[in-house]
Amino acid sequence: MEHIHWYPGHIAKAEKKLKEQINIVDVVIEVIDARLPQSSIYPDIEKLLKDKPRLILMNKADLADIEQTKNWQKVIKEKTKCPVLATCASDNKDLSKILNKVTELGQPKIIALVKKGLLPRAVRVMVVGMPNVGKSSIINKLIKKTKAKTGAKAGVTREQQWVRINPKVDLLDTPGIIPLKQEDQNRAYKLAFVDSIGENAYDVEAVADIFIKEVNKIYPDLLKEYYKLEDVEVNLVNIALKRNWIVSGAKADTKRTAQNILNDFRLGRLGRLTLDRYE
Ligand SMILES: Nc1nc2c(ncn2[C@@H]2O[C@H](COP(=O)(O)OP(=O)(O)OP(=O)(O)O)[C@@H](O)[C@H]2O)c(=O)[nH]1
Ligand SMILES: [Mg+2]
Repeated sequence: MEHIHWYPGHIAKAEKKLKEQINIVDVVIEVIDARLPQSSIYPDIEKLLKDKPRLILMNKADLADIEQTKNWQKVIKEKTKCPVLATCASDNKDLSKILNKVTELGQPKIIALVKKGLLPRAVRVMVVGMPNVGKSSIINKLIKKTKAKTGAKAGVTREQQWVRINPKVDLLDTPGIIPLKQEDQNRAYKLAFVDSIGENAYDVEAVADIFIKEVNKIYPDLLKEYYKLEDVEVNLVNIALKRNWIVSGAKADTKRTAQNILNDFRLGRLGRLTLDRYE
């Protein structure tokens, strides 16, 4: 089995950058993928945050199993002691909830400033998360409401901009990208399912094979029915033959099939699936 590879040099650099960004904010919004509430959360984030408050967004909730999302929301909240909201980037209904939570989480910091004799100011917040979880979509959603750029503040690198969301909240317009560094291959495969890992880091057929096994475990008849496999085993070859994805004569095009299956999942065509299970 081919392993998924990381690049340690990049990881050190990415972590350093993330640390610097976190240093200048009061509150961090961590975006995770609701389909993988366990695998897409950053295991080391508490070390980076120290005691900085965090709001967790289970984004892409529109693609996840509703019941599982509710359960995970509770579990993550208890485990992390952080507020947890389920969100969908294209839906603005959760916007005020996000902003209320951020304001509330940042309040102790502002009160502390005032106690020191400083003027009260807006809560400074940034969005962090693994690749492709929806960080930019969340930032755009937050910004769209006002679009008033406040310009760079002292002590902040030039390439980063603060955007005033409302009188109480300033958002850093650049997300913090959480580097993937876990040695745990199971987790890496799951992150590959949701396109959180660059395709050149893994073998698409191996990932699709594992995807099929995982889905069969959790939703036993789903793939069989979706690909209309009736009496044959659910695997790449049988799906390829059924769909007529063939190369050179009568050979199953398993690579194309693997890509198509993952694509069907990523686009929500297989339905609302959560692939980390809360038992
Ligand atoms: N269905 C659904 N799609 C979403 C949601 N949020 C984001 N997306 C889609 O997911 C893809 C990635 O979203 P981005 O906002 O670019 O994610 P990102 O975390 O900024 O990604 P990187 O910058 O690559 O790390 C895009 O195609 C979005 O349209 C959501 O809540 N639901
Ligand atoms: Mg982005």
